[in-house]
Amino acid sequence: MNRYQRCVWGLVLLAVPALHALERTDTEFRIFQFPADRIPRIDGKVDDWQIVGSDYVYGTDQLADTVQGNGTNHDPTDLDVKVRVGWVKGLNRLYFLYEAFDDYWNMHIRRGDIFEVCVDGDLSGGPFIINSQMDQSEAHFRFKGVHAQNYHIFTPPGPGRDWVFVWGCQPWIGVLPYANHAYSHALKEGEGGRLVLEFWITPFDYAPYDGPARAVPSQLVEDTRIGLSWAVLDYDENSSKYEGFWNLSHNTRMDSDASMLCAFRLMPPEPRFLPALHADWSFKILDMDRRLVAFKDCSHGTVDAWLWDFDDGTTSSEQHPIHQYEKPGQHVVTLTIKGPAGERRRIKVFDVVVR
Ligand SMILES: [Ca+2]
Ligand SMILES: [Ca+2]
Ligand SMILES: [Ca+2]
Repeated sequence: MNRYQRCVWGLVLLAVPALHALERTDTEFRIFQFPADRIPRIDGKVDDWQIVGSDYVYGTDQLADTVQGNGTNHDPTDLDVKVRVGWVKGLNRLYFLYEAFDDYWNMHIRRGDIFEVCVDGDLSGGPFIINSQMDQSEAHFRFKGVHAQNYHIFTPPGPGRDWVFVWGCQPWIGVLPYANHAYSHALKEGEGGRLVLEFWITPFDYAPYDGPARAVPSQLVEDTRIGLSWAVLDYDENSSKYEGFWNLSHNTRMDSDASMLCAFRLMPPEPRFLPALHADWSFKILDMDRRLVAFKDCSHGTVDAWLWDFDDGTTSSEQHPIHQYEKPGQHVVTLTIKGPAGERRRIKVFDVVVR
């Protein structure tokens, strides 16, 4: 086990006791980390998802019908779905690939087939649609969807319709630069067949009615958990009655209470996408008056030795040194690491400036 893996395992073990206030507490679902040079193109084509392993695919077998009483009696000739979720480190987006077979695609404007996604990016938990202490109008504009979000995605939308109804007061989250989508299908109303929907959304800690200016996107952090669930609302010939209401959390109120969502972990990159040894670092000015700077090693791979050159005639062999500059200046700082896989270097040009 290398240093990187030890670090990941340490975080996993620390996180286990916090499994509360979510549904299906025996299960932690996983969100695949796309490498920065393999970000999916939102075009409805699935080729860019081939790198996502089968252990990231969540199928119909994970769903339970909590409304019509079908329980876990799945009939793949009636409905069969596969969902994959991904993310990219540094982007606060959740990517989805939804692949579905339905024996009857119902495009009714209100009671048609829907893929419903609910997300709570900061695990704030609790109700997010109805607040019984507010009147209806106040709750709509100040509460609904503000700290967790609900997307009713039409599968597929009828001609001329939006792709999503945001059940909340913030319809602006359903379009660029906060969401993007593409369908691939050749379905007509009432037909059976296969649909592909590729999309991404942005979860928000705070998503107010009046637009993005005051909004706070959820910061997606590697190896932490978010609250997430989905439901497939299958209407067939009869638009007044669900054929099935299949949801991942096995609790219908995942649609309105973030404590009923499931735990999803923002996974680290798969080792196959990482070089054996890679040098990187970051820094933070601790105290500008004293020109005191904290340097943090962010390398991965097995490292036996670190050498920092602070560009003021001094060096350090600590992993995460704190350094005090004597004089103002702009510095070209270099970290050199050594390990069984060789030697790597990361030079940042004039990033470290003290006055
Ligand atoms: Ca694609
Ligand atoms: Ca069906
Ligand atoms: Ca249907």
